[in-house]
Amino acid sequence: MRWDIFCRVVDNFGDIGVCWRLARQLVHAHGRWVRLWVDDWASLRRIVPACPPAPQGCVCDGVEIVPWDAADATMADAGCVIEAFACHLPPAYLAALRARPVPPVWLNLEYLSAEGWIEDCHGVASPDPANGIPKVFFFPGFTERSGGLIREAEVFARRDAAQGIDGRALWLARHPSPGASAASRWVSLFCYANPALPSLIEAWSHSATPVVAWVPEGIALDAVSAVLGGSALVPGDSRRHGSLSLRALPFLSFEDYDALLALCDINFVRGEDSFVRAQWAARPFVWQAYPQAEDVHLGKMSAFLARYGESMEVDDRATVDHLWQAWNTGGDCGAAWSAFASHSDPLRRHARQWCATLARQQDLAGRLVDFVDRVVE
Ligand code: TRH
Repeated sequence: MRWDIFCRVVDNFGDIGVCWRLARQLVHAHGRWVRLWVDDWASLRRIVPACPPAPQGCVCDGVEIVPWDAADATMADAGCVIEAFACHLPPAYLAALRARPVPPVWLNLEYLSAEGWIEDCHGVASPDPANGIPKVFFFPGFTERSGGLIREAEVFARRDAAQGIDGRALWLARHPSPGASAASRWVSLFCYANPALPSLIEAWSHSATPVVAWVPEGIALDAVSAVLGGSALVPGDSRRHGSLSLRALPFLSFEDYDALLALCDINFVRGEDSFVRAQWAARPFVWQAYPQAEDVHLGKMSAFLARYGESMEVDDRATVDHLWQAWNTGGDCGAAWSAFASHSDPLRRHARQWCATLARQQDLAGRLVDFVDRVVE
């Protein structure tokens, strides 16, 4: 039985990142036959550099990849159709799907959220207005009653290997950075444009403990360049600013980005997929939620903090709240950063516990496969 996953890139890399990760896992961990439809080849190539430069059908890492425009009525033969993030299927494919005597299992994979209401909507079917075929809402989340989180079986073994005794030295050998010492406080910075950034850079540059900041190219690096002034930073560049040694990185492979998260003391992440990866890295992190109209994202942040902070000591919790709030509302991060950094030890213990708790739950791909298999039987 073939699985078709449809992905439209709204912006950045999360949409394609999530779909690619899921497609790969369905193939490798569950032996499924997966075809991934993508509307933005340039974004796909950032995540899957092995695919051809121009849109064309190809197979990468066991996943068949097809340009969105190739969809026609003859191709609507999958047993399971996943519409990622309510992307709306190509019209010809949709018409053919509706005309099938036996419809596929049809799922809408939603955005990740820690909000409680998703549990009531997860697994709920909404009939297609054209002919009543059920389309099921699948909500990733942090609880047993949600769709779970994407987590590959090998993620912790790879993390622990990256965090081995020479982990930082090996990383420095691959990404030399003058002034960066393995003994400094390491941070990674992956964020959207953020008015709070100057205050964070200022805090790092005045830190009593030297800070090494690793910044992958893209919005975050451009924003840091603008704050520091001078020539624009490009991957490979390093810059000193008081106690801060900053190193610009190229856009990393999934594996290298996971390794970076595992090696840093504190990770700044954003959106959806890097947010989850930071949790598997089991290090303290600061999440910038994808900004939405009417500050909807702040509700999502609070919902997550309510779960994440539930078992924290009161002052650790306050420290996390303070920095996350400032970072997500463009506030002053100076004092909030110092407090967060000074709570590193308990926050690190908590991050490990949180990761271990989540890891006891079934992962998203496993829940999807079980769900689809139950329906098909
Ligand atoms: O890039 P993001 O902001 O993605 C998204 C999209 O904006 C989307 O429209 C929105 O709805 C969603 O967020 C919530 O952030 P995210 O989700 O963390 O995705 C980044 C992807 O890029 C993730 O799969 C990790 C990957 N990545 C690398 O592979 N290498 C890198 O060097 C970095 C920094 C990230």
